[in-house]
Order: sequence, then C-alpha cells, then structure tokens
Amino acid sequence: MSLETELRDLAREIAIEAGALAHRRRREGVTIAERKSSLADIVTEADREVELLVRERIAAARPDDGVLGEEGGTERGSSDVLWVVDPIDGTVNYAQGMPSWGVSIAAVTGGESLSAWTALAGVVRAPALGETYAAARGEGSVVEVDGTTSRLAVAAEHPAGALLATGFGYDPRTHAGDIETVRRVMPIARDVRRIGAASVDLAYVAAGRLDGYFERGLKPWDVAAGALIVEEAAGAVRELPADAFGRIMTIAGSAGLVDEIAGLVL
Ligand code: LIP
Repeated sequence: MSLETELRDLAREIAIEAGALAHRRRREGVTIAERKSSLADIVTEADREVELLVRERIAAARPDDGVLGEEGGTERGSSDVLWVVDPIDGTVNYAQGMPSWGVSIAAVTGGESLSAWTALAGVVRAPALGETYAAARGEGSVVEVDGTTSRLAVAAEHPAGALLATGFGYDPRTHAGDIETVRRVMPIARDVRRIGAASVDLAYVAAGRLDGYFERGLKPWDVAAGALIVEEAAGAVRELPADAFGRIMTIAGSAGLVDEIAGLVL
C-alpha cells in the first residue's frame, strides 16, 4: 500500500469517528465556547473536543507527524507529514442546526499553505449529509454514501451557465467587496449558492454538483482536504494574490472554468 493510500485510510477512519462525536454533541445541544474575529465567528465546545480527539488519534497512529488544527494551532513533528485539520468546518451551520458541515482532515508535506504544500491525502466527512469524500494523491477521489463508493469527476460543461458557490467572511468590512465580486461573476453563472462550509463546497465541485466555487479569505484547514479532492477529480484549484484585507482568493472547478472566474474577479 502506498503512503498516500495509507494516510487516506487513516484520515477516513479518524474523520468518521470525529464526525460521529460532533454529530452526537450536536444532538445534545451546542455551546458557544468563544467568539473569534467577530461576533459571527464562533467556536463551539464541540470544535475543541473533536479536534482533541483527532489529534489523539493521529498521535497514536503516527507519533512523528505534525498537526495544524483550526483550534489548537501547529504542533511540529519530526516526519515530513503535516496533518491539517478543521474539526468542524461550517461551524455556523452546525450551531444553527443546518446539515452542511464537515470534519476536514488532510495530510500534506512541504509547507503550511495551499501554495506551498503537496497534499498527499484528504477526507471530508459530512455526518449530517451521510457522505464521506476521500482522495489520495494519484489515486482519484471518491464519495461513500450508504456503503456505496463512487468515483468523482468535476463537471466538464455547463451549457445553462455555471452553478457556482461562494462565501463571505466574518469581517463586515469585506462584504461590499465580496458582493461586487459576485456581481462580476454573475454573467457566467446559472445561479449562486452559499452553502456555508468551504470543505463541502469543494467536495461538491469534485462531485460535479457545483460547477465552480470561489471565496476570499479561506484558511489552510478550510481547503486542505477539499482542494486535493477537487484535483483528484480532474479539477483545478487556484489561488490569486491577497486583496487589501490580506485575503487570498481561492477558485475551484474545471481548469477552463477556473480561468474564466479568475479573469472576472481580478
Ligand atoms: C468557515 C467556512 C465558510 C467560510 C468562512 C469560514 P469554519 O469555516 O467553511 O464557508 O465562508 O469564512 O472559513 O469557521 O466554519 O470552520
């Protein structure tokens, strides 16, 4: 078994266990532990508990690896492998009782950002949707639903216009600019979705449910697993230079659509 496949299988096992814990905590009721960059930017007790579980499982299986997690920061390891973890991506959906949230776990090497690392494996587990998306570098992407595993491929054509998704960060100062970006992209869109979890947006692009996705200001843990899942589904993910607020633009879709969106948002 290759290292990539081994890491994917481990990420899958951990993401399913972590997702079950998050799902159970959701049913018991959500407690907001902290507000981060703004009132809208929340951390639940479950985010912290789930990240601890993921860190424990990684440490038990691969004690030499490093971990970069949304809630706990970076713990460096002695191996070349870094795990990039969002325990609950789509926290606001989770807190509000909406199903589009996921546990996102990736194993990367060579850096701590999408432009610097090579992703080896990635898994997005969306417990409330009953779906597990997984990829290993060079092995393609799959989704598992109700025990059935299917290969993923991004949508190649969108004759009715591209079904796109985007997101708006938590900083109210950036909203006007993000709405202007949507206005610019609208001429090629069939419609636009705001799903609320970047990892799920990326998984949907890989599955061809969405044609494309663009958002400014994503963090490494939002994109690590999902970007590999898109690339291994024959799609492309590109980053554009940061705006005045320091937010990098991430664009995903077929290579042609990524070019089109990049030309519009600049
Ligand atoms: C969130 C994303 C959401 C994006 C937010 C944030 P969190 O992650 O997935 O779609 O718009 O900026 O990054 O905070 O729920 O893990």
